[in-house]
Amino acid sequence: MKDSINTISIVSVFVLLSISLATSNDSVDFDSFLRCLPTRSNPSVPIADAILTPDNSSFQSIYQLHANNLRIFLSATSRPVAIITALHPSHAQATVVCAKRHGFQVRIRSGGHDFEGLSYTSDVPFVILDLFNLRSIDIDMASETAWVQAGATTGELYYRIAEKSNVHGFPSGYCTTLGIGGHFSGGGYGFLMRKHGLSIDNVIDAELIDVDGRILNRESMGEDVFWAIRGGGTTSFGVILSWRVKLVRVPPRVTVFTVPRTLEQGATELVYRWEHVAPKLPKDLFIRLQADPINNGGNNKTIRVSFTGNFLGQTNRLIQLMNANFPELGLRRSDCLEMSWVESTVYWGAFLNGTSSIDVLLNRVIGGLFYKSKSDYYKTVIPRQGLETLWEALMDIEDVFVQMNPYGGRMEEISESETAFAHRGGNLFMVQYGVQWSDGGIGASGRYVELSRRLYSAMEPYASSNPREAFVNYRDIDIGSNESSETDFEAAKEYGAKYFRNNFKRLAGVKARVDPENFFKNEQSIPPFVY
Ligand SMILES: Cc1cc2nc3c(=O)[nH]c(=O)nc-3n(C[C@H](O)[C@H](O)[C@H](O)COP(=O)(O)OP(=O)(O)OC[C@H]3O[C@@H](n4cnc5c(N)ncnc54)[C@H](O)[C@@H]3O)c2cc1C
Ligand SMILES: *[C@@H]1O[C@H](CO)[C@@H](O)[C@H](O)[C@H]1NC(C)=O
Ligand SMILES: *[C@@H]1O[C@H](CO)[C@@H](O)[C@H](O)[C@H]1NC(C)=O
Ligand SMILES: *[C@@H]1O[C@H](CO)[C@@H](O)[C@H](O)[C@H]1NC(C)=O
Ligand SMILES: *[C@@H]1O[C@H](CO)[C@@H](O)[C@H](O)[C@H]1NC(C)=O
Ligand SMILES: CC(=O)N[C@H]1CO[C@H](CO)[C@@H](O)[C@@H]1O
Repeated sequence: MKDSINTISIVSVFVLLSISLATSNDSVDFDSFLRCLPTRSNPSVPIADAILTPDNSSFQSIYQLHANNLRIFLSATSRPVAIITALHPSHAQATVVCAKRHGFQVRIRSGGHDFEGLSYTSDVPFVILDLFNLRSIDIDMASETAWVQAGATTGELYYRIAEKSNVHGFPSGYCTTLGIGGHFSGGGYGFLMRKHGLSIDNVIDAELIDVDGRILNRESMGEDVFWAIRGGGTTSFGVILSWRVKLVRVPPRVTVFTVPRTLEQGATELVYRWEHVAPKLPKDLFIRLQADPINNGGNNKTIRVSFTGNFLGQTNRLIQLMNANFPELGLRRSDCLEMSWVESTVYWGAFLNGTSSIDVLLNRVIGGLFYKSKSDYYKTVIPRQGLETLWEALMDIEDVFVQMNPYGGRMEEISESETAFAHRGGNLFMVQYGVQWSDGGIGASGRYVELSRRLYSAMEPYASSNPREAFVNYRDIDIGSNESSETDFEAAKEYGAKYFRNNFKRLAGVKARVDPENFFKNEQSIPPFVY
C-alpha cells in the first residue's frame, strides 16, 4: 500500500474542518487509517483490493456509480478520503474500527438511493463503506427463508426467489435497484404491503456490525437492538451485513392494471372515492394512484391520475371485487394483465409491462436524475376542495408527481410499537410528493426544491399534524436536521417525532446503550439519550 496518498488535499480538508470535528479521536490520520485496515481484516481476501482513494483510476466511477441523486452528488463540496468496497465482512469490520480509531466518519452505502445522499456525503472527513460487492442471496426453500446480504438489490432478491419458486415472493419496494441494506432499515414498502406488511415485518434475523467492529446476530444483539434496526434507520446503530427474511406465499398468477383518468374524465371524484375505498379493500388488492400534470397542447393543462392495481389472484375475481367495491373506476377485463408474481415486480418497477424478460431485475443501476421528495401521512380523507388545491399546485410545477399509497390491511394489524416503524393503524394513505428533472441540471435545483416546498405547504391543512408525520425512507432534510458531525438532541426530537412518533424515545435509549459516543451518525440519525 502506497503511503503518500493525496496528502495535500487531505491536509487541507483537515485544516478546514478540524474545528467542528467531534469524533472519539480528534486526530485525523489518513495514513494510519490505511495502515490499520489490513491489520483488522481477514488476510485471505486482501483488503487492498477493496480500498479506493482518489488516486485510483476507478475512484470517481465507483463514487458515482451508486450515487442515485445527481442533485446531491453534483453539489457535494467534499468527497470521501476513501471508498472501501468491502469484499469480505471483515473489510467492513476493519473500516468501522480503523475509522473510529483514526478520526474518520463512516458513511454506509448499500444501494445509494438515499433521497438526500446521506450515504455518500458528509461535511467532515469521511470514508464510504460501500457494500455493493456483498450481495449474496441464499434461499432455503425448506424453511422458506433467505439470508440476503446488504448490497443485494430488491430486484436481485425478486429474481433469485423466482429462480426457486413461482409461488413465493417478498414484500419490498417498487423500485428494483434499491439496496436492501438501506431500504429495509426504514421499513421497506411496496405493493404487497396491505397483504404482508413491510419488509421488516418479514425479517427474522440480521447480522449487524456494532461500533466495536463485532458481528452480532439477533441473539447476540438482543431484542432491543433488533427492534431498533427494523424501521429505526440502521445507520444509527451499526452496519447491516445481511438480513434473514421469511418469504411469503403468492399465487402462481397475479393480475395488474393501470387505468388513467384526467380531470375531464372525472379524476377528482374518482380520487375522492379511492380515498374511502382503497384503505379498506380486501388485503389481496392494492391500488396506488399517481397524479401528474400533463399538457394537452397550448396552455391547456390538466391532471392525469393513474390508478395502478395489484391483485393476488386472477382477473375474474378481481373484476367481481372491483364491481362490488369501486365500480366508479370502470375497470374492464381488457385493462387487466395476468402474469407471474416476479413479472409483476417488473411491471411495478416500470421497466416494461410484464411482456419482456425479467432479466431487467438484475440491472443494478438506474440514475442520471435530479430529484427532491417529501412525504405525508393522511389520517382523514382529503376533501374535494383539498384535491382542487393539490391539482392547482401541481399544474404550477413541471416534472412533478404525487403518489398515494393506501395503508390498511396488514399494516393495521401490527402495533405501532412492534417494530421501530410507527406509522400503522389509523393511516389511510402515505403520499410522496416528488420533483424530478434532468433539463436544467444542478442549476435548476434551487427552483425545484422551492417548488416541492410550496406543494408541501399547500397540503398542510389536510395532512397529519402534531407531528406532521413523515416516512424515513423518503428522507427529507427540510423536516429537521443536524450538522454532519453533531447530533443536537432538540433538533433530533423534531425529525424524530415525525419519522418515528413515540418510538423515537426508545430508539434514543437503545442508541445510548450501544453507541453512547455517537459514532454512527448522519444529519438525521438517532442521538444517544436516556429519558
Ligand atoms: C427511485 C426510488 C424509488 C424508491 N422506491 C421505494 C419504495 O418503493 N419503497 C420504499 O420503502 N422506499 C423506496 N425508496 C426509498 C428507499 O427505500 C430509500 O432511499 C432507502 O434508504 C434506499 O436504500 P439504499 O441502500 O439503496 O440507499 P443508501 O443510500 O445506500 O442508504 C440509505 C440510508 O441507509 C444507510 N445504510 C445503507 N446501507 C446500510 C447498511 N448496510 N447498514 C446500515 N445503514 C445503511 C445509509 O447510510 C443511508 O443513510 C425509493 C427511492 C428511490 C430513489
Ligand atoms: C489503488 O491504488 C493503489 C496505489 O496505486 C493500489 O495499490 C491499489 O491496488 C488500488 N486499488 C484498487 C482497488 O485497485
Ligand atoms: C487516535 O489516533 C492516533 C493517530 O491515528 C492513534 O495513535 C491513537 O491511538 C488514537 N487514539 C485513540 C484513543 O483511539
Ligand atoms: C383542454 O383539453 C381537454 C382534454 O383534451 C379538452 O376536453 C378541453 O376541451 C380542452 N380545453 C380547451 C380550452 O382547449
Ligand atoms: C407499456 O406501457 C406503456 C405505457 O405505460 C406503453 O406506452 C407501452 O407501449 C407498453 N409496452 C408494451 C410492450 O405493452
Ligand atoms: C445543519 C443543521 O440543520 N444544523 C442544526 C442542528 O441542530 C441545531 C439545534 O437545533 C440547529 O441550530 C442547527 O441549525
